[in-house]
Amino acid sequence: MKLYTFPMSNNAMKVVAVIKQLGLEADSELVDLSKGKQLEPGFVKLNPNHMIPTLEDGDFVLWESNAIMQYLCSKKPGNTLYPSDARAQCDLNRWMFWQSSHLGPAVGTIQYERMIKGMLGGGPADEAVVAAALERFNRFAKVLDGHLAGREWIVGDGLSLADFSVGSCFVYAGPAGLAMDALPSVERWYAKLCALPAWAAATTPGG
Ligand SMILES: N[C@@H](CCC(=O)N[C@@H](CS)C(=O)NCC(=O)O)C(=O)O
Repeated sequence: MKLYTFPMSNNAMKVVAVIKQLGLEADSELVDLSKGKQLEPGFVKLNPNHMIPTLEDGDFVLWESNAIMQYLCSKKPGNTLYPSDARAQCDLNRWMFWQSSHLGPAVGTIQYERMIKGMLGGGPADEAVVAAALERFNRFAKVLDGHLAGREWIVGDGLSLADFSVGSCFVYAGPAGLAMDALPSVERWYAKLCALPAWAAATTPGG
């Protein structure tokens, strides 16, 4: 398997964390987003959205980080990260869809405005855009905080893909200026995630 990736990307980190947690092997190929390498025709042929992460497994190409994470679990039948029971699986899918539809885009916008735009020479953050994204972040993060009160992990009693998926939104909480003080249960849960060797290694750029 080959994973097309970029070290700073939270979406790539969650995939790398699953590879490590499951003990899978995958080569990684850098697609340097800072140099626009994702726009090169060879890569666009693999992923017409020109985005990483993208996985290549023989003649099978898969994009969308959450789908890739689910596919990786199929390589280790019986793993506990992605249960096969219908209700448990749909409960988990719900959080992965929620991450990619709600929390992820809000966090992505804040990170872009406050961290990435300047690095790419795009000028200062647009404060109106940041304010709108923060409003969405606060709304959805509050839902997560309420859900995690009294729970160890997002779904059921154990670590699952939901934790890796949603956890990716908090990797840059500090530099992006996310108000974590208002989210005590999220802070407690995220600290547990960070204590996992697979997560710690995957969220260290280049790790
Ligand atoms: N929904 C996608 C989002 C992927 C994504 O946003 N990738 C960014 C890096 S984090 C990217 O490759 N951007 C390059 C571009 O848009 O040209 C996923 O979960 O895989």
